[in-house]
Amino acid sequence: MDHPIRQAAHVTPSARQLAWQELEFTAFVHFGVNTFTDREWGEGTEDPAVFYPTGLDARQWVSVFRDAGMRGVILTAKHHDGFCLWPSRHTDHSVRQSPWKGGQGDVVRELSAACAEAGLKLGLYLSPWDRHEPTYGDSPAYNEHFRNQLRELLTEYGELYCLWFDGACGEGPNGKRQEYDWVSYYELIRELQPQACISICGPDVRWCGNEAGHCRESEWSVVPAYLSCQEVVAGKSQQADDPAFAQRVNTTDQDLGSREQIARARSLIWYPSEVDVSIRPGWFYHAGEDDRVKSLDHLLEIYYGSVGGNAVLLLNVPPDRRGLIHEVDAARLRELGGVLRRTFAHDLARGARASASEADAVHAASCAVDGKAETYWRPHEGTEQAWLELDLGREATFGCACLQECICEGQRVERCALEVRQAGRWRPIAAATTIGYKRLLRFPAVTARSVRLSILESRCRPTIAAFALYQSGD
Ligand code: FUL
Repeated sequence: MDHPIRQAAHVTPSARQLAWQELEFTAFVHFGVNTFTDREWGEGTEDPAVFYPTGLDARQWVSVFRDAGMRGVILTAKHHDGFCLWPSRHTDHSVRQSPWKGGQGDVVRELSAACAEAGLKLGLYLSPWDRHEPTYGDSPAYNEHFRNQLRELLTEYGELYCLWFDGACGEGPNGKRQEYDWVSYYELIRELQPQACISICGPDVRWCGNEAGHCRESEWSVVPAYLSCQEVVAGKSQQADDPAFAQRVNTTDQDLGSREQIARARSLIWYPSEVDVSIRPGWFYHAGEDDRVKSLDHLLEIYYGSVGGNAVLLLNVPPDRRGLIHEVDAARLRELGGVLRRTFAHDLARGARASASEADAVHAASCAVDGKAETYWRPHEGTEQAWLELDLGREATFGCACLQECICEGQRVERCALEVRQAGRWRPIAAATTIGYKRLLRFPAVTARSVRLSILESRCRPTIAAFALYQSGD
């Protein structure tokens, strides 16, 4: 059998995982009865009449998200309270029973239309835990109910990029115990929307392990699994109540993908990390938190650590009781988008004269600075240490670097360093462990003409699709 590290180096993302990763920065929208009851978890007994946004405008949400630089939106179509933001035919607990728009409203439809218009992808959160639905706890009946709701969402709202299943379940030991038939949910999604990622309690995207907005220093997308993706989708195991089945890896462990973990693995999967965090303390809107919207610096730190740490950032921005993104959040997000656009507008390394310790026949050093994601530099097979040097043509000042591996070939870099040449000597300016899809490095601005990226440890050989430099990462 192939050496496990070699195997790990050749695990690659599916087309749906790649498309998801390329979204980079996405919005989470928690909206529902909790918005009107000022709670985080509803009981399931709320009167649908409480849901009454006075000026809901999904276009306003999407315009704020787009200005922030987000490329997708995930809406809580149903949270744990069971209230559906679309007029589901399978429940009496939805917008249809609310006085909003005389019971004719459909938040999912409005958001889907706004996203299509603005070119953002739409994803949906559907809570498996349902505190309203009477069949909940009667496992086969609720599984059927859940699939019915899923089918509505999968067939009536256009293309979805993601179905997001939360693991929370607050029923105590005396509460109803529901055995989720995950395999049947996954099969339905694969059948009806094969391009959609199934996230968190699903095989395509894993939770980063915290809700604070950061990921690991080494965020590996290749991790050992209890079950392989193929096994899950082929329904090899029916142990739906086994948390390992739903989560597949212990997402809160600090070390998920090191050589030690790989050596012990039964099977390996591509299972990338998503960072979900709220712009406010709560997931739902609470007027009392209007002055606790995260600062620009905090949001930038989250952005650099997550998008720049081989994860997708899913930033929650909850609409208020009007059904609008509050002015404070909207202004903060537009400010954030402006800073990001300015920062990444001009790549000082683009087209630089590039040389490398070695390169194989078609993957020259210059491929790392040509601005094309599909071309990359790579040394010969088996070269685990290598360097890439850029001559910028003249002195330039920069305080931020962007490194990207060509993840279509796998995730390989384990440790790397950046140096600049000043007064004839190489001086270290930044170091990192893994790169993956994207690593953003911020450091005190330096002025230099020559820059060197050293790959100090890697699996088989590195592939570098991008090596970019920006003036500052402030
Ligand atoms: C948690 C849920 O219980 C929260 O209400 C929220 O939806 C968050 C994203 O996931 O587990």
